[in-house]
Amino acid sequence: MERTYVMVKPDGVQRGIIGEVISRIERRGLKVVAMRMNTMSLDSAKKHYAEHAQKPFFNSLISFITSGPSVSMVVEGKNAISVMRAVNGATNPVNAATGSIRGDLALDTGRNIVHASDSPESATREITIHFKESEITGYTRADEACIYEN
Ligand code: IDP
Ligand code: MG
Repeated sequence: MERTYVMVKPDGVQRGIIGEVISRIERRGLKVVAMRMNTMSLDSAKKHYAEHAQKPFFNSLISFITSGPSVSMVVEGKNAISVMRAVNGATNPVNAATGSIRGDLALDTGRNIVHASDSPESATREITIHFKESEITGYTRADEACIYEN
């Protein structure tokens, strides 16, 4: 099983679609094992998006992501990292497949509703930024025997 870090960004919260996002994650069969709503600190935001520090959109990205509450999650499941990237859709919603969150609900790259880690290394790094190990639960979902063949 893999774990990935997922966030409903401030635009998703303001649009009242936290439930829509979580619902898609749950219905896919992925398991939410940690969740919190908070306004991300400047320090966490800069660490989280460190790879983009030199990009022209970095300052606006950091200012937006810390502008209001977001919902942070750790999501677990078979191939959770790549499955969550597909559930979210391409970074630019114009290129995001219909059926994905961004492809169904967004139009602009800077307001693309959701985040998910892009690799196992990123997942570990991002989970560590946003959660203590003690905040991550471990439980068996009652429907797991139906979701996984073995
Ligand atoms: P990702 O969220 O799909 O992993 P990244 O390339 O890692 O995409 O970019 C991180 C976030 O930065 C994007 O989700 C988006 O909100 C923002 N971003 C990326 N490229 C641009 C851009 O060209 N203009 C404005 N915002 C951007
Ligand atoms: Mg990224």
